[in-house]
Amino acid sequence: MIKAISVGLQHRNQTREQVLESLEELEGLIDAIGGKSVGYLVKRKDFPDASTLVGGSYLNLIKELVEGTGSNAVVFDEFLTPSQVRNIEAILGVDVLDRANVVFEIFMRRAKTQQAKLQIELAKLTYELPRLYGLGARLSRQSGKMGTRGPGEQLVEIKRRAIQKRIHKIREEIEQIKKHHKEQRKNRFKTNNLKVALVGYTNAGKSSLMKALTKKDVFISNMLFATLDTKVGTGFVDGEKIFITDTVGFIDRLPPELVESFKTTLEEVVLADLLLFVVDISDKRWLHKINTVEKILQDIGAHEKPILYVFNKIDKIVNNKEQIALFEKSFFFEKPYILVSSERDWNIDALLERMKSYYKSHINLTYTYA
Ligand SMILES: Nc1nc2c(ncn2[C@@H]2O[C@H](COP(=O)(O)OP(=O)(O)OP(=O)(O)O)[C@@H](O)[C@H]2O)c(=O)[nH]1
Ligand SMILES: [Mg+2]
Repeated sequence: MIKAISVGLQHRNQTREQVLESLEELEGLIDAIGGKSVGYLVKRKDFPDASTLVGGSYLNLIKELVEGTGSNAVVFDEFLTPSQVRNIEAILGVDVLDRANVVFEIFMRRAKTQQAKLQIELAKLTYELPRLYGLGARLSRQSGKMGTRGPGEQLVEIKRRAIQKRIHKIREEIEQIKKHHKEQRKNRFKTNNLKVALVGYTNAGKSSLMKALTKKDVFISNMLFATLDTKVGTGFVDGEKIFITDTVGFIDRLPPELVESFKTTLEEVVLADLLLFVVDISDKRWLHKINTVEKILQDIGAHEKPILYVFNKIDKIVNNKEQIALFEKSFFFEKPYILVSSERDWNIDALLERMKSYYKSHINLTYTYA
């Protein structure tokens, strides 16, 4: 089991509070891979050190803590370069992980469908490929001669080719699955039905909202990245069928390779007529999380869709449904939104009613441009 010390870096223009909040989230991520974070450290550094990130003397301090607590890993809340990982490992003598490694690990464990498994493997291999080079140089140095290609480099070359081959194969397989999905989607597209996609930060309550809207059971859990696969359900507004898609949650500093490889899954988002942007209103970082999700929507080219912000978990803020209106008097949000509780079924009907107006304008649009 991983018993880790987490290390955060306080960059310029960042408050200590922000770093601690991110470390708290990292603790949740470590927990999700069955590990334990025994404590965290924050290092203030305006200019991160190219070779060791935090600097040699600080690493000695970490080393003391590792030994004192009997930890077997140190997790950095950053993306490390391959040489940083090597240098830090050499000093600390325990495994060194970065935020990307932890996120990949969670995704690998949670993936159930063939498509999700392939997408994660692809992301992981793409992340690892450029990181192989340093390794070869190190292996060769151990064997001596300058100027010639050492055995280490040859080994890495073989490994690199194997990875490239595998990447190629995965891409082909994903392409196949994609074709199959396209067929399925075609049937949905034949109709005029409104297509809605749920998006949001992990743990915001997307699957819970899906359940409330479709009255069907879906997997809900208080763990990060409970949902990894896109699921389409159907709901009804005035007897009209609507398609609702639940998607993978987003998180701060998601490795770009992961976003890239999940684009196939997220295609449902790009093709939706309306996005329900689910936000956990009881989370003190909700505004920050909205920004994170909006950036990723931009990455996948879905930021210009009609968006309705659904502030969920309002039951954690007010005691009953009637108090929502009172709360709203001091709630300022300039974009279209609604406050709901998926768990208590508060305002879900009102949300369906709101979707109706989108439905009407959607029909008009389809009509106009058909
Ligand atoms: N109090 C309260 N808890 C809620 C509500 N909606 C969801 N939750 C809880 O929030 C946690 C996350 O819910 P999910 O629906 O799995 O969240 P998600 O956005 O699908 O999460 P990922 O799939 O991990 O991205 C669960 O423990 C839910 O029980 C709500 O309206 N009120
Ligand atoms: Mg979910």
